[in-house]
Amino acid sequence: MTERTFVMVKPDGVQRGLIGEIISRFEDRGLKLVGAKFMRIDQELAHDHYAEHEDKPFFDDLVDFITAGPVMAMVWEGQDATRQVRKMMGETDPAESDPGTIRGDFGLDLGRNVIHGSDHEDPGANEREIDLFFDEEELLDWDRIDETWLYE
Ligand code: IDP
Ligand code: MG
Repeated sequence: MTERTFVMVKPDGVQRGLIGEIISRFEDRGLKLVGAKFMRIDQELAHDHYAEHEDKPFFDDLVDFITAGPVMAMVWEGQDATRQVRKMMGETDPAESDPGTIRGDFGLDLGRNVIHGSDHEDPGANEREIDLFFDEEELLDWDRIDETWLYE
């Protein structure tokens, strides 16, 4: 089932020069980039994006962190894309993430976990987040030349 998911290299990942490495992992896997925006998240967008965590004790720090510098916001498309991206990301806490995952390879601390990806256990989260960050015309329909060799 082909679907689109929202992925973002967080400010720590951008500052640490990990944009290219992270994009490469998704490209190598066969996922298709259909939208990308290098941007700064403002307070309002941060509150909307993390609305589900509004009552958590870490919410203010989370908003400060995600607005502290530029992020690389992206939409990736592919079969089972939302769940596959989450598997590639690892656990929320890098310390609990397996080596080979993005958080397991590039992070050590829960509050600096490099990447965001839509929650595959929250139905509609991917589309909600894509809508929050992108206008329809910013997403491209295109064919990767290797698609016939990626999918049966
Ligand atoms: P996720 O990013 O793996 O989906 P969520 O539970 O949705 O994890 O939390 C959103 C973000 O909030 C996390 O990626 C992390 O940056 C931050 N966060 C989550 N739990 C904590 C915590 O206990 N302390 C500090 N930051 C947290
Ligand atoms: Mg989440």
